[in-house]
Amino acid sequence: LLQDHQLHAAELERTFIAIKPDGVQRGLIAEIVSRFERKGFKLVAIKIVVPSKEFAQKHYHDLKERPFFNGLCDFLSSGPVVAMVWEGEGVIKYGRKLIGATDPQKSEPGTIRGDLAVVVDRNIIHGSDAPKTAKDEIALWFSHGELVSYTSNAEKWMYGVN
Ligand code: IDP
Ligand code: MG
Repeated sequence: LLQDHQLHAAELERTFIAIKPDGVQRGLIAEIVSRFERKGFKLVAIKIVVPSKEFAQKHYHDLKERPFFNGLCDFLSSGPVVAMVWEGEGVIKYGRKLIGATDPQKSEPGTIRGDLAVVVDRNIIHGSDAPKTAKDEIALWFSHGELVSYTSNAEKWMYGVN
């Protein structure tokens, strides 16, 4: 049986991941979802939305002083985005590892951006960079009721607590 602390260690960490309009248009939704899924992370929310420019500005508010901020927000709001919340032990940091470096030219082969993208302003995916941003971004993109808590049948095999 899962003990309480082990269950919580596996369940509590969540990150916000978004497939940007270029990833959606290029038909990479399943490819990207699959990389998180087969790693063993658990999908707890997913939807497809076209964010408004104002919403994109909120999402990227930390970058508002950067020269590329306006173009970035225009791009994020230019078409459908697949917004997701993934859960699992270490998912914030490891999600960033799966994604690769911000600039796909600097992303290792085997990462999402390394394998599937070429330039920094069309790098197909977003992932929260820290616990605080994960919490804020999940709250920005999803209401509480859109997050689904469940026990995955694979969990006891993933976490070795059976
Ligand atoms: P991250 O997505 O890897 O967390 P951030 O520094 O948070 O990278 O930047 C957010 C997004 O802004 C990047 O994913 C990328 O699409 C875009 N961006 C970052 N740096 C540049 C740049 O120098 N020129 C154009 N776009 C950039
Ligand atoms: Mg970032």
